[in-house]
Amino acid sequence: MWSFNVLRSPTIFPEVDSMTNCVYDIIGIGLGPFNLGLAALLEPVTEVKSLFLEQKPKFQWHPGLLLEGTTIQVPFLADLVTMAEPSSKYSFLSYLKAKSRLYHFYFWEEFHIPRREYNDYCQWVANQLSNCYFGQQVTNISWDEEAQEFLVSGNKFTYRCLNLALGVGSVPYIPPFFRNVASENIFHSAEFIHQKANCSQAKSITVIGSGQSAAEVFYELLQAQENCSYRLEWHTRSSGFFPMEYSKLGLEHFSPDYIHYFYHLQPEQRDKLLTKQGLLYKGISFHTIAKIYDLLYERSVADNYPNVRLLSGVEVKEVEHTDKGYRLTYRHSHQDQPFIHECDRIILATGYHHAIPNFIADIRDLIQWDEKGRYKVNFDYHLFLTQDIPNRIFVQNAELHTHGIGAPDLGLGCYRNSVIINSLTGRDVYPTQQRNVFQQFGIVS
Ligand SMILES: Cc1cc2nc3c(=O)[nH]c(=O)nc-3n(C[C@@H](O)[C@@H](O)[C@H](O)COP(=O)(O)OP(=O)(O)OC[C@H]3O[C@@H](n4cnc5c(N)ncnc54)[C@H](O)[C@@H]3O)c2cc1C
Repeated sequence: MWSFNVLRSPTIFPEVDSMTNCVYDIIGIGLGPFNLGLAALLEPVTEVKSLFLEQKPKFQWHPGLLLEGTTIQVPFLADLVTMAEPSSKYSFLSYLKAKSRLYHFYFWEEFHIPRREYNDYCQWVANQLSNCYFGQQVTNISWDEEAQEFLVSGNKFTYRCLNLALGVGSVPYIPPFFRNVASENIFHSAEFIHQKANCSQAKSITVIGSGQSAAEVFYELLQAQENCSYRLEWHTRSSGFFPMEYSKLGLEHFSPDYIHYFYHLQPEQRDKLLTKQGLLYKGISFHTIAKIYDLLYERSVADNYPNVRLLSGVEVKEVEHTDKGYRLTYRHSHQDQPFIHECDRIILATGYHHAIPNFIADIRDLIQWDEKGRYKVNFDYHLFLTQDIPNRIFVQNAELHTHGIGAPDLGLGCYRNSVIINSLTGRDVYPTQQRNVFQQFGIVS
């Protein structure tokens, strides 16, 4: 299946000294965990000349939410390389060894490492890779028809390559009616750490959303409330503050096997299924719910009911800026009643969405789009193109609609990168296994 080699043979590879004249086999845009993993796994594959460009000055993983006490929600084995190559020098265990923390980790006996440690680990890897460049924002990609190469440009550079790996992640989602309101005290949870001091001055804070970020922000503000005087409200339009699925058989949905099953369903079936799978990846961890509940319980001892309110089933319909802050009009979905709520800080923990990056405007016509304006993605993560050319545009974490809920999962990054590298080289550099779970998805394979 991976017989189509999209590298040029070394004999015709244009060997040039200057970086700007070199033709790379692949350029990755964005260095989040997925393209960073690709960069790390490509390093020993010497036949592939790769370059990765990131706009931030250094690797930073969701910096506004690197809160103390938060952990990644997948086992540490979901590092950048282990699930593809356990003996890689870029594994999390190698990082621990390099940092003299192996024994600490051994005695700690936890699988879910602190989010801050995951970030530090990724920085440790990024600092060792010679194919990763930071502070390089890509502003345009064009297609050189004659040379059959992509041109990847930023303010001060243009690089040429045969293939692309788009790893630009997702961007904070702001619901439409919040977009036109004076916003100095309305912000997305992605900014939370930078707004903590601002929150401590508030009279009334409202957190909107019921995913993991909402819960973490609420918990942090609840802890800090003791030393501040704000009222704290947590609102969601969902019908409750529900936990994310974390049973062993439920977790099997985050496997190559499920990707295979999901990909081969009819597109309408895939869309339908996705609408029902929110709690497999969007809810709150049991652990965070327990921490919140325990703190509420503790704070409410001796008739001291905390100055908080948790409301579910309420959807914001309107937002108005007032001289005291904000007036929100909601509707309760089950009681079908409107109600007004006022506060002076609003934190939108309203999730993230994948946006098609502006820098591909010049190659839009080269790409096939589905009827909903989404990428049409091959099983091996390259986009269907409108021209019959060997060059490929791979996508990372932009294929939820074709490959399913595992797309943003850190535990499947190595699998996707193995498939991409095998496809790029035309050989099984990182072999993938057919059978990885106990259950069978579907009746035909
Ligand atoms: C707070 C939070 C916690 C999460 N925790 C987990 C978890 O515990 N477990 C799990 O499985 N998943 C988790 N996820 C989901 C997971 O998909 C993301 O954490 C992961 O960061 C996605 O990686 P990525 O490489 O796709 O994109 P990102 O990490 O978003 O990185 C994309 C990068 O592209 C760069 N970029 C964008 N445009 C350009 C450009 N024009 N030029 C150059 N660079 C550009 C950006 O600056 C960014 O650094 C979490 C998500 C969030 C928001």
